[in-house]
Amino acid sequence: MTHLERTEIDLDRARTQWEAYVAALENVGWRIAMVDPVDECPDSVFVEDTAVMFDRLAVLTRPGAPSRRPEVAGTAEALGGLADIETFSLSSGRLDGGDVLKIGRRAYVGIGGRTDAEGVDELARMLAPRGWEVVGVPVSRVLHLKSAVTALPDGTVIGFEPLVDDPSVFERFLPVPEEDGAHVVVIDDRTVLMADSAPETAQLLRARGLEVIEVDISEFIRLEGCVTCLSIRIR
Ligand code: CIR
Repeated sequence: MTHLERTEIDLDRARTQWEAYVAALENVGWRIAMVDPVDECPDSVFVEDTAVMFDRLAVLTRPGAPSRRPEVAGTAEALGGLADIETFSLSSGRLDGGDVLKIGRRAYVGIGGRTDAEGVDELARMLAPRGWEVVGVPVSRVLHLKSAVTALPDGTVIGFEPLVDDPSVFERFLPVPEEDGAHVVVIDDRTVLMADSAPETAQLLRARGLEVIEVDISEFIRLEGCVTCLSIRIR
C-alpha cells in the first residue's frame, strides 16, 4: 500500500469479483489466457504492471516495487504460450504497466510513483523505430498514471481532477466526478468496462453514447488497484 491505509481483504469476495471480471471480458468475446498464480507474490493479480503490449510486442517490465519483480516470469511464460507475440525485457530503470497510457501511437508514461526516467528512456529508445512516441508525464498523487487517468475510445483522457498532476499535458481532457470513474478498460470503439462504484461517471459516459459495462472490484480498489490492472489486453 502506498496512498491508502492497509485494510483486511475479504478473499472470498475478491475471488468472486475476479471471476466476474473475467466473465465480463469473456462475455464481450475476449479469449482469456491465464497467468499461473504465485502465492509468494500477493500483488500478482495486478498483472497489468508486468507487461505492456505495443502492437504484437510485449514489453516485460521492471516493476518499481522490488517485491513485484518475481511476477514478471509468470507473465512471460503465459505470453510465450501465445502465437505471434514477440517479447522484449526492459533492463534498466523501473517501469510498471499501470503507468503506461496508450492513445493512438503515443504512450504517456507516468514518472514519479513506480516508474522512473531511466525506465521511460529505455522504453522510448526501443519503441522509436517501431513508430511509437513515448511522453513522460508527472505522477505524484496516486500510485500509477492510470490510477489518475485513462482514455475513452475516441482518445479523450478522463480523470478525477484533484488526483491529476497536470491535465494540460493531454490533448483532450474530460474531468469526471468520481475517483473510481477515472478508470476504464476500452472494449471496442463504443464500449468501456468500469467499476460499479462510479455511477455518476457511468451516466456521463452513457450520455456521450458509450455502452458501459460495470463490475464490482471493491476488494481490488482497497489494494490500490482498478479495472485496468487486472488484465493485459492483446488486440
Ligand atoms: C501495488 O502496490 O503494486 C498493488 N497493491 C496495486 C497495483 C495496482 N496496479 C495498477 O494500478 N496497475
